Amino acid sequence: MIPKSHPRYESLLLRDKMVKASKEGYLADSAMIAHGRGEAFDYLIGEKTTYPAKRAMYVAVAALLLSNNPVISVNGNATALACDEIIELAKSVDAKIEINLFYRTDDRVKIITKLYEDHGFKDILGTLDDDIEYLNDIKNNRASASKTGIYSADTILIPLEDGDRAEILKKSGKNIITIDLNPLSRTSKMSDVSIMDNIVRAIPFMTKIAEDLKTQEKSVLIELVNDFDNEENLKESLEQIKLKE
Ligand code: PTJ
Repeated sequence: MIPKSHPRYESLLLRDKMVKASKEGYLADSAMIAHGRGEAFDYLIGEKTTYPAKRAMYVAVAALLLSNNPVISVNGNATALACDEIIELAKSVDAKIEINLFYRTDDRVKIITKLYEDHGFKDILGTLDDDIEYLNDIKNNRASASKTGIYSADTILIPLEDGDRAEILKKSGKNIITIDLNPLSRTSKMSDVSIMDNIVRAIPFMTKIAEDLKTQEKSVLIELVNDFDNEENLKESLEQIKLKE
């Protein structure tokens, strides 16, 4: 039990979630390394949502609301840290959720499927009995996608991803949104909208934004998307990283 008074309470709570998920058997072997890298970047931005991240989130939500078939891709880490919040966002922007694992095993897919179902999301895609296709005809796990989900999606939110999968999805002509604390990652650089923030802060904030943007005219959402320059926003994100006190 972590005392609430601990100065690193929030961060330790997230570590606890990761440890629990690891024990439940659905994390990749290298999940903790990915989490640690995220922690380091989060520390350097003061563990707060920055202005460029907020701007990117507005654009991301606008893009999701404008899409015909938006999909939120989930892996082990994202599920461990924000399963309920991802479900809420999906419902709010009317997006599908698809399990898409870098280190895919049947056991991991089974556990993650049950988790989403137990948490109230019954139509999870990318499961063992789903109809799987291969993007760009690449017959490996990274390119596998549900026929009604990522395979036919126009916009995909891929939080906390590895660069390889983002690259394959991008090459398939999809509009890619990422949440990645590392603004220098391949995923951040190749995405259309890169949100440099912790998934645990970003996803609930995006749900709030969705409630606001849903009341706006379609033209407002289109303008938000068209006026956005991801490269410029990533530069601004990078400037938020502080190496001095
Ligand atoms: O569950 P699987 O099999 O799909 O595997 C998931 C991991 C995350 C292990 C896999 O995709 C991987 O190895 O990813 P990478 O290449 O380590 O990239 C993960 C990125 O997420 C890094 O750039 C981290 O900085 C970033 N990151 C880590 N934790 C968070 C984060 N970004 C946002 N919020 C976090 N909490």
